[in-house]
Amino acid sequence: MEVDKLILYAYTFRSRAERVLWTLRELGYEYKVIRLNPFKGETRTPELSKLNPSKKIPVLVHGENVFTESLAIMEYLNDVSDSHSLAPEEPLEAFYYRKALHYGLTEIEPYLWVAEQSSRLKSLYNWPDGTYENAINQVNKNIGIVWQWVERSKYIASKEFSLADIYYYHLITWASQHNIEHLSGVRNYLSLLESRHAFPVEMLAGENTKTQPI
Ligand SMILES: N[C@@H](CCC(=O)N[C@@H](CS)C(=O)NCC(=O)O)C(=O)O
Repeated sequence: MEVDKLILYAYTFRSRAERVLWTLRELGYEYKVIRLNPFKGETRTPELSKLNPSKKIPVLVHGENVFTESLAIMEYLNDVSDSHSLAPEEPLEAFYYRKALHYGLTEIEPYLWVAEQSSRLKSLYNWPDGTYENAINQVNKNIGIVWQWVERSKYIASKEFSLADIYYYHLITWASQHNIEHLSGVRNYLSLLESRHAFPVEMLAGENTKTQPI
């Protein structure tokens, strides 16, 4: 695919855009990344508003088409790829794969996002006192199941590496930034993913520093 046809808008620091970046690399696409600094108003431009009226990242431009929603973008890239698939097709495996993604999207990520908005992004949002603690409690409660999945098999949701591993790498390391403890087996799982050829170093940026957003 031609580079000028696949453009990823990301932040100057780690964000959900790194999920898409990793997917692009795993599937061997050629792409261009445009990095914007929201703290310098670079996402408040007419150009980005036109691409995504909510002015959020990631945005992927593919020819005439504009895509938003990180997970949906990853699935699209997988669908149109000439390379191997990063999503299981056998119905039972596909069920467990989708179940893992839906669980993260509905039971973990919303609470992490509220935790983020009520801590590091506090100045931009208006959550009442106690919101952060409540959100973190919910993450702690719901993420236990994920530790069981990691203990049970090499990859999180299927026999092979899948988009779910990219998604959960981001989610687990995001949770770590809020001091959510995980088992030692989980660290081994993260290391396995980090050793992949296509793993983007940009994905590491947020894990060990509390100054970087998600
Ligand atoms: N559900 C969306 C969430 C997008 C999102 O909230 N992106 C964050 C960065 S990770 C953002 O741009 N936030 C800016 C804002 O909330 O104004 C996705 O997965 O793509």
